[in-house]
Amino acid sequence: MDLKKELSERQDYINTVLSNFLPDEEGLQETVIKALNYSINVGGKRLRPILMLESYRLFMKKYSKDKSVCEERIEPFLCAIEMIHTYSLVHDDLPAMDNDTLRRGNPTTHAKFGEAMGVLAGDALLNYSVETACKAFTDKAYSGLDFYEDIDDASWNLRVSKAMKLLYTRAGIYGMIGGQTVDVEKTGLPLSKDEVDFIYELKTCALISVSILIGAVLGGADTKDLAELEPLGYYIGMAFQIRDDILDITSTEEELGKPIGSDDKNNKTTFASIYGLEKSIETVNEYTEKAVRIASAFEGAEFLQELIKYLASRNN
Ligand code: GRG
Repeated sequence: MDLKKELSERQDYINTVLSNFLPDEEGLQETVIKALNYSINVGGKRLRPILMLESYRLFMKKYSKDKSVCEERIEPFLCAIEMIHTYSLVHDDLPAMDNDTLRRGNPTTHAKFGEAMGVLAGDALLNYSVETACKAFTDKAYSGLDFYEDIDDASWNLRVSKAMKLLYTRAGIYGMIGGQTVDVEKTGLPLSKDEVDFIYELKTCALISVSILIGAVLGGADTKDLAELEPLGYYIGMAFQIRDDILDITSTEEELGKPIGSDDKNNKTTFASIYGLEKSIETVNEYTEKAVRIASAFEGAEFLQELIKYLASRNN
């Protein structure tokens, strides 16, 4: 398989979908809309929506009688996850947090639009993610017909409700925001392995994991399927974050698109600072193998397996 080509096709698709859902830059509030659109359009690997799409495809293949996979209906969620992820980066770069001026190879949102707009653009992205995800609901009362041929409206809308609940729980205080809180409070302090695990599991794994779960739920997965998928998100997320720690030490600003040595500058205790590079690389490989093994249980999951392997050696 030509992973580069497969990946780039999916990135192009996600970028087109995003451009269809992003707000028009108009009205007296246009500055915040420009800042919001800038932060999304300035780059990004689109990893989370790509994982969501793949998981949706796998479960549609497994459960749908209608083999023509309707992907349009999950587009609102592909956008919502990228909006939440981008808001977290915009806020993480603010002077009150990491105070970084370079992200995705370009000036950070607050560096370009000012601090107040950086705060507002992050807020707006989070709110707009809800507005966008809600577009996945169908309205039989309005059309008089079931919207999709393979599933009645009530069943589809139940899947959408489940996906909403998962998304906003994992992005919140019991997920990403919770992890970031502990990360901020513990900056400069020594951390135990359990504390590092806690921070990584919430700050990084939560969004990666929920991307896979949402794709599954929308594709018809049941509770048992979801429980089986939890470790997949965990291993991909942990490997991804530890690789991020490694790159912060070994990469260059040009390659990474953001400053290197940021963890050291901000006095952050990371997996890599506790265990060193060699053990970090070993752990990334170990978690990657575990994730690939789980993915290999799915029929047609070659792309997912190749993607997981690629992430272990990614350079940006
Ligand atoms: C401010 C509420 C709040 C949360 C911030 C996610 C996060 C918490 C901060 C961002 C910085 C960081 C180290 C996040 C961990 C996850 C991570 C490595 C994000 C970078 O994700 P990529 O590489 O970014 O997928 P692109 O730019 O490719 O989308």
